[in-house]
Amino acid sequence: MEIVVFGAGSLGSLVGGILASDRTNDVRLVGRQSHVDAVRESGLRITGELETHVAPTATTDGRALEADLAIVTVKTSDTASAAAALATGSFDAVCSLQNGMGNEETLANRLEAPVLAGTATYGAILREPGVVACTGLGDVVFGPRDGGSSKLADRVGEAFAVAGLETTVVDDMPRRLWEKLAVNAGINPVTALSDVDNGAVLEGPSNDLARAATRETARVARACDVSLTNREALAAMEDVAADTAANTSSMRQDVRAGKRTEIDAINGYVVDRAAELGIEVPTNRALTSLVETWERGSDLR
Ligand code: KPL
Repeated sequence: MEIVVFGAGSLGSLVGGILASDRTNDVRLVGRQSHVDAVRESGLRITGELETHVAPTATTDGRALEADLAIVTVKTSDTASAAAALATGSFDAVCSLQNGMGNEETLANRLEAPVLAGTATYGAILREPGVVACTGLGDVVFGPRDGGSSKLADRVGEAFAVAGLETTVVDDMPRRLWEKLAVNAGINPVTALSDVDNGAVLEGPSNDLARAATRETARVARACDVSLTNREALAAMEDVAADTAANTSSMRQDVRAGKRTEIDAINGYVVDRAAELGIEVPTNRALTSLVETWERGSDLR
């Protein structure tokens, strides 16, 4: 399969690298200059829980590309510009593997190709240009963005699974996106604000905070007619925290790197939906304010 990974940072490079390890796939990474230069010169090395050394093609220019599949792994704030660039190319399918909500709509509004929604819980860190560490085994879940099944999703799922990614194709993607939102709402801001690994949210006050944010998110999901019990959301959050215990969450990576985070699309999204529905979400509100305050103080918003 010809595959473009648009947004080859940590997770995009991990997924792209594993897909490239199956020689039947032809993978092109779209990423930043230093990473692209390193991949062109010495290939892409994956270390840690998954290991491989592959030589995908790499470019900084995401315009006018053609492929069977485009996998979008950019930050939510960059989804609109990714959609604009992808619209200049041609793809049979586009799959979002991003955090937060609303990415699929942004892509579908700009692109003719069918858009699949997906989530990924692998832990990944870009150690240096050309080297990504898999710091936690997780899985990839995707399917048609409005739910139901499609031959296209099955075909893409097969390519992921054959390459060695733990993959499930599902027919209830809207619910899965809320479940992943509940996971990220619990883990990401707590680990970023306390500068701890994901596993730390399984204990002490961090656990109370993460559970409260996750529970509130599940409540908002239910008010949006999504069937997600507190118990299911909490189990998902704690399973991911345990599976990626030694991992640095993407939000903590952003804070450490002095970059703007995805707080608006994660806890901020929960706060906005809750406000529309007249639901109180004090923990999500507090976590959002704290991360926003840090971003403001760092001139990032
Ligand atoms: O999605 C993640 C993230 O860091 O954004 C998890 C699953 C929490 C893995 O770290």
